Amino acid sequence: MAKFIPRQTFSAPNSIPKTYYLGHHAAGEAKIVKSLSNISLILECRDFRLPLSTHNPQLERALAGRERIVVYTKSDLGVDTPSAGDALRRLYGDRLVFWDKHKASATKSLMKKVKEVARAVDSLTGMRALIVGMPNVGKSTLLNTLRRTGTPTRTAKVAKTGDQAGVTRKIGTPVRILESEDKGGVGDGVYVLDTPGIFQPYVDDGETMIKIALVQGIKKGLIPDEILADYLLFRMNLWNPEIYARYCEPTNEVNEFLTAVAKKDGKIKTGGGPNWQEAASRILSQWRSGNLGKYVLDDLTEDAVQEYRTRMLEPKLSFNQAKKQQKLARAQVKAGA
Ligand SMILES: Nc1nc2c(ncn2[C@@H]2O[C@H](COP(=O)(O)OP(=O)(O)O)[C@@H](O)[C@H]2O)c(=O)[nH]1
Ligand SMILES: [Mg+2]
Repeated sequence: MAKFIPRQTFSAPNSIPKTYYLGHHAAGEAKIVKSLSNISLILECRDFRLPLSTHNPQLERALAGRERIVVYTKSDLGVDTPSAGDALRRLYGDRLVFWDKHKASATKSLMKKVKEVARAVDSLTGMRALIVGMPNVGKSTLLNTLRRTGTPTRTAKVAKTGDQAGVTRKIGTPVRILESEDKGGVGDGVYVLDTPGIFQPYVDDGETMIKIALVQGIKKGLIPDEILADYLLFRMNLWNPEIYARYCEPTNEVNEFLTAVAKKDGKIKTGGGPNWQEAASRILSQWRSGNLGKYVLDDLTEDAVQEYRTRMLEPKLSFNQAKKQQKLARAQVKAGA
């Protein structure tokens, strides 16, 4: 058999919207900025599978000037690239935590950093921290976990969580995650507030939107599952097509792949043909739970990180240009949503 040659590039269809910045994101951001007066620390969450693409530079700029800890969430789903950690540590130094909700040690290490800030702030009324980030990165889960860890007598979940964008709609009330300590010097304890996810105003390219959709950062269906499955096939082929060996031989054809999945997992239409839509959805949920490889999807080579750094520090678009782009893209979302 001829040697399998994976696709080297993926051309994202032009129809893919370049934004998901909605009215409630803009309003949410304004409210977050308003609530900042007594906030000393920002816990900025990003999905470890997309360490660069789930960063919202506009939100970061709006919150600048406070202590910040970058929390890379869901690190259990992106464990296979040891160099990713190093690249990110070079960007953020020790104000960074790789976190996952199952790993108590990660929560403890974050708690330690939070305490350090609390001691430095030494507020009598308690130090307040705000959890922020893009939709669905795990902000509410982080709040619940911090509370359970820091105040073990209170185990009830205080913030609602869910595997899609838009579960948290409002800034929460302060939740105590650390009791006041007589000797620790954290005043009246530490409080954390949950916030709704804020999407970045404008995404550079269709591929980034596809990646964000893969980690469920935008509404389901905005980009068809078949396109997401095709992109995943493209990435799996570059990593190692063995990942999906239980379904079929290596292939670049998404229809061939989805037909094999449909046959194997019983996603068959009434007439007997393969149900590609359901097969695609099955593949996505397998990947999302880590059963089709655990990878970081953003390019973290030195060049890519350098490029990202310049782009973040010197945004290409002027404010007005960005606004125009947003308007255009929003019209696109409306037309497609
Ligand atoms: N595997 C994994 N899933 C997580 C982790 N943190 C959160 N999740 C899941 O991600 C989804 C979104 O979480 P949620 O806290 O509602 O995100 P939010 O929109 O940022 O508040 C939920 O289904 C969580 O169970 C994690 O560390 N690992
Ligand atoms: Mg939430």
